[in-house]
Amino acid sequence: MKKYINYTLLLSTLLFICSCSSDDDPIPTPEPQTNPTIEVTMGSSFAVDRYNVIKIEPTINIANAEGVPVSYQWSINENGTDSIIGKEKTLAFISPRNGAYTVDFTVTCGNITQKKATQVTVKTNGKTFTKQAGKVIDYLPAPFDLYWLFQYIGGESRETLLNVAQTNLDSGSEAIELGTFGGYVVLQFDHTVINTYGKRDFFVNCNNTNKSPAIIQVAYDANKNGIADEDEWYEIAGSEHHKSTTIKDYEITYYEPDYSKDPVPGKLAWQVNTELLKWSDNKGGVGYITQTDRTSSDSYYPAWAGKSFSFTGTKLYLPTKDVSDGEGTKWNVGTYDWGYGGAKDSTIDIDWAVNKDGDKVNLPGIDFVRLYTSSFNEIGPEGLLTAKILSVEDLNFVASDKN
Ligand SMILES: [Ca+2]
Ligand SMILES: [Ca+2]
Repeated sequence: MKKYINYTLLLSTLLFICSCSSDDDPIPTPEPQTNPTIEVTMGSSFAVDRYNVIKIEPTINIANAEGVPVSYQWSINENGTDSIIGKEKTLAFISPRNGAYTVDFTVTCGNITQKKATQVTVKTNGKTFTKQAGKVIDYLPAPFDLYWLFQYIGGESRETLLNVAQTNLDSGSEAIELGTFGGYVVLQFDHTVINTYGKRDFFVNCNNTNKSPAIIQVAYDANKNGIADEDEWYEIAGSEHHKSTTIKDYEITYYEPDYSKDPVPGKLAWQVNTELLKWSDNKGGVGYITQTDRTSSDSYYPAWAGKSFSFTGTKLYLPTKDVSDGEGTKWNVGTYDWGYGGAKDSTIDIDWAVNKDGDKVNLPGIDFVRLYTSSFNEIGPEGLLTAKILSVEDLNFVASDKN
């Protein structure tokens, strides 16, 4: 008990001392307010060929502005009007025209701004470019009812399939058929299609008859090796990208038909063989593609592919509706609003590109486009819906240099 009293006394004394001493503390004087300062350093001049990228990386020192948001703006003055060309800290400058450009950079932090300018000389390199992606780099259609045709027009092997696609692309009128889900083509531009700030950049022209829209992937040849490397590809996140019906990392495998097996006709007259071509996917799905009476051959599958071949990608839901009272002879086929080849609007902004985690990426432009069929749909006797690519065009193309 005595011990307890002693402690209590000690505590009271301490409290007393503490309360006394607080009365004697000097009133703290506030630190003098210092305005934020911004210091920008960057090269005074740069030179680059037209349709080539030069990176402008300023050094920025901001003091006395902890927690104050910072924004950046790059602009050029064209014909008396300021055009914004970037809003990131670093600018990837690229121009379709030769000439001398004054590039203005503004850093804003709270109420403080700092401006700096640099000169970029864009040199003519004597090269002529074309508006459309003119070179087929890779082509692999998924099954569809015209696969049998390929053996007559140069596509007897996996390698010679490229000739089929290149011939169709060169014709300007024949579509490149991608088959059902996953079938793809890779095209290359002869110049970097510029990601023009605040504008759509390229257009995917598709044949819209009984089609499935195509998902678009883009690649900027960042390491300048002339190749679309695996880590340079990004997907355009169109109108369906975040929908609950969209399946990411979908994989489907198509199996070689067993031609010795008797056809299994369906109940409807056009269903010649309801078990023509087996498929399975990585979601536990399995089924058959039906051979219809609209095709003169049962070869929906490439002979050179062996026992099976697979495709991966993002699978989209494409609404289709039988409007022939269950006869399956007349169908309404839906589409997507924007961001796909063959959508209602197929003009694309490179700013819509996202990485595998769905995060937006900042590309100065693109050199390659990969298009693949987004859905897996059959519409009665018409069979499988496929994506049909006619061309991919640079929307802001400048054919020749300034005079
Ligand atoms: Ca753009
Ligand atoms: Ca590359």
